[in-house]
Amino acid sequence: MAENRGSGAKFAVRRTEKLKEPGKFRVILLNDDYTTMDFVVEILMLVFHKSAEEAGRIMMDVHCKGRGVVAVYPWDIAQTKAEQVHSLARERQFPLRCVVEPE
Ligand code: TYC
Repeated sequence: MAENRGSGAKFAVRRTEKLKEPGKFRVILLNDDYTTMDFVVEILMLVFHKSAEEAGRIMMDVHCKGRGVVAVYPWDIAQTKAEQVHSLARERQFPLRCVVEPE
């Protein structure tokens, strides 16, 4: 920023406008021993709009490996999806968790 001198007018001049790409965030689903496989598939279809086949594949991947990337979004959408997962899981008294991580 610099002040404009000479004309009498005072306004800020931004010399360089550096616009950063908005970051992307992974929603990562975590395995647990209590949430049913059917419920996880249901969540993946409902919240993340996965097909039944894709939802089943992601669920099994998380079940076997402990965690797995479900989808990548801008920050606020990733947060909202994670909240929806937690809220639906709480309603059904499942301990299903997901976390949001920078890509
Ligand atoms: N491990 C769970 C079971 O055997 C199923 C499960 C899969 C739970 C993925 C959470 O993110 C998860 N019932």
